[in-house]
Formats: sequence, C-alpha cells, structure tokens
Amino acid sequence: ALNPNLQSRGALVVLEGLDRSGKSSQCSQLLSHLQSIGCSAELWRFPDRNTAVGQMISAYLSNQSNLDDHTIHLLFSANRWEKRSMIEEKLKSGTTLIIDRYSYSGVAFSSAKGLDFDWCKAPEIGLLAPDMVLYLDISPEKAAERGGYGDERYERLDFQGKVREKYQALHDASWKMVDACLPMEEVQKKLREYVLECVAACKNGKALSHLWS
Ligand code: DGP
Ligand code: NA
Ligand code: NA
Repeated sequence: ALNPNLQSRGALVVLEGLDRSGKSSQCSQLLSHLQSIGCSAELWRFPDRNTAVGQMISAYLSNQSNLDDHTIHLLFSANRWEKRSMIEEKLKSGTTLIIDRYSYSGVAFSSAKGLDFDWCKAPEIGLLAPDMVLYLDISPEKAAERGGYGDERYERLDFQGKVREKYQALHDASWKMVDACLPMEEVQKKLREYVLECVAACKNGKALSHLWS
C-alpha cells in the first residue's frame, strides 16, 4: 500500500539461471530500458571479480587454483557480504539494482556438489532479500546448444542439471519464472513488465527484508 511517509527506494531485482541462460545480456537490456525511461538504475553482478575475494573466486573458477568446496562457498558468500552496505545505500538513495546472480546461485551451485542444503543457506542469512527474483529457465541441453559451455569450472552438462534441480528447491513467492527459450525480445518484454511492477511497489513503500524470507 502507498505510504507517503517512507522515502521512495529503489528495487532489488536479481536474475538467476544456469550458465548460458541469457541472463547477462537480458540484464544489460533491462538496465538500458530502465535508464531510457528515466529510472535511476545500476547493473551489478556476483561474483564481483574486482575485489580481493573476487580475485580468489576468479582464480578458482578458471581452474588456476583449487579450494575445498566449503571454503569457496564461504568466499562467494563473503563477496556478497562485502557489498551489502553499498547495496542498502544504493536502494535507499532511490537507485534500482539489477543483480546478475545472488545467494541463490550460491546455494544452488554448492549444494549441487553435494554440500548440505541448509549449511549452504546459513552464511547468506541477513543479506538483503531481493524484492524479485527473475529466473531464466532453460534445460542444460538447450543451454549447451547455445555455442556450448566455456572452459570454466561448473560449465558441464551433468553438473548444470544438478544445479537446475537445486534452483527448483529454492523458489518462493518472490520468484518469476521466465522461459529462456522464448525469442530474446519476448523474454525481455516479460522481464520489463515484472521489473516495472516491482519498481513501482518499492517506490510505494514496500519494505526491505532479509534472507531467507
Ligand atoms: P558468472 O560470472 O555469472 O558466469 O558466474 C561464474 C560461475 O560461478 C557460474 O558457473 C556460476 C557460479 N557461481 C556464481 N555464484 C556462485 C556462488 O555463490 N557459489 C558457487 N558455488 N558458484 C557460484
Ligand atoms: Na559462467
Ligand atoms: Na552470466
């Protein structure tokens, strides 16, 4: 409901999906669209490979280093925690954030390796909860047809299948499922509708909440 006493804030919108689901290009198009209609918005991504922690993650993903599964899980989580206060400041200043991957990737990818699901969720507790999660749904087979996977760790058909199952166990009322196999423009159209709805709700006083809610 409309609450004129609250300063209007930006929306926290997360895009999730398997590798090669089209997330990153959909994110850029969303950002351009929001900016073109005068909405203050930024595009962020996790892992953020620019920080010291992010560089350790990047070395791990490109197979230049090996780390225990629990250790890398906690590094991915730390990489989100180190941005937590900046995310809150941005939102409170009225900027909408489109984020390419978040805690759901953290839990889906690590639990797909066999780590305990609830153990994987624990370090994410207290991070800001997205106002909306847009899940670009694609089968690993279809994703692999898109020019094949790259050389990074995790970019294998069998593993991506397990990740998809874990994603299915995470989805809640804040999730919108979008068929990533639709033509790109149609995917974009649906994403825009959802995001605009979410931006309006946040402007009208929707409260920020925390994971896992
Ligand atoms: P990207 O930069 O979006 O291509 O992500 C790099 C890879 O890392 C991709 O295969 C997804 C995976 N990933 C992203 N976030 C996490 C996380 O928090 N934990 C784990 N284990 N994997 C993640
Ligand atoms: Na990737
Ligand atoms: Na990506």
